[in-house]
Amino acid sequence: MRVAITRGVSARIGACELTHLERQVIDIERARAQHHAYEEALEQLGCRVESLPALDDLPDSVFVEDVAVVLDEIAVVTRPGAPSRRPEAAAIAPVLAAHRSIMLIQAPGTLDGGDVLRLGRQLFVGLSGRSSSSGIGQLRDIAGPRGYTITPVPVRGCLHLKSAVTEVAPGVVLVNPEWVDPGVFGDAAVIEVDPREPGAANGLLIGSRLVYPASFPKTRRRLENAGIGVVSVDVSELQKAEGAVTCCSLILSVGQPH
Ligand code: CIR
Repeated sequence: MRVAITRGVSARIGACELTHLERQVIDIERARAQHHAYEEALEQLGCRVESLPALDDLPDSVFVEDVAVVLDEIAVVTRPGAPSRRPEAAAIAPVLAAHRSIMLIQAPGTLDGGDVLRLGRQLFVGLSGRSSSSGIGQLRDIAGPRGYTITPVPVRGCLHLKSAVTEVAPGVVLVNPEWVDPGVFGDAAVIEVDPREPGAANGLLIGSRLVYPASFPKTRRRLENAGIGVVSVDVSELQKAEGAVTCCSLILSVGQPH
């Protein structure tokens, strides 16, 4: 059984952090409708969605992925790299505590969940502007003894590691090779994004299906040609806030030993 933790879109999402994008007006009602459709897609794929109330004072709080790294055994509540986002971590900790023991990334370390790609027992962690070597070291100290390997990965030109690479089928990664070296992911098979769609590497794998933005039809064709079942969602308003599909949920396996 999977639980998907989500949080409603802040009324102030228009004041979100932006690193690689120009600010555009975000239609808040449209953003909320898209977010709701995203939650419905997760439900259709068998997730029990725990939809948390919007935090209007925290513009980026819909992007719950960044405030935790959920492992089978524990959940690590992060210390986000953007100071404006740090209060989001305190808000997620009690929610996760219902499912997992909690560990915390401590100051001065920083870590964004969007930088952590899990492939089996391997955690690849982006050396981005958001995640520091201290934060990554703390994750290693927490997860290493629990049987995970931690591999820091340089990224360039994008916000997070998972802007550049995600797992799109068991053992298969979708990569933008301009932003991350596709050779670092061990034995994983690699599909490259269509070069005309640089932002297309972020998909959310739920079981055998991939939740994937409607805005990348060329890369979608590559995925379908590889036999991957795609569930399309329109997240265009959330993309204006530099978000994508992994960042809007925390997925937890529940009801099995951990
Ligand atoms: C930020 O800059 O933190 C937000 N505007 C976007 C975060 C997106 N998070 C993600 O892809 N994991």
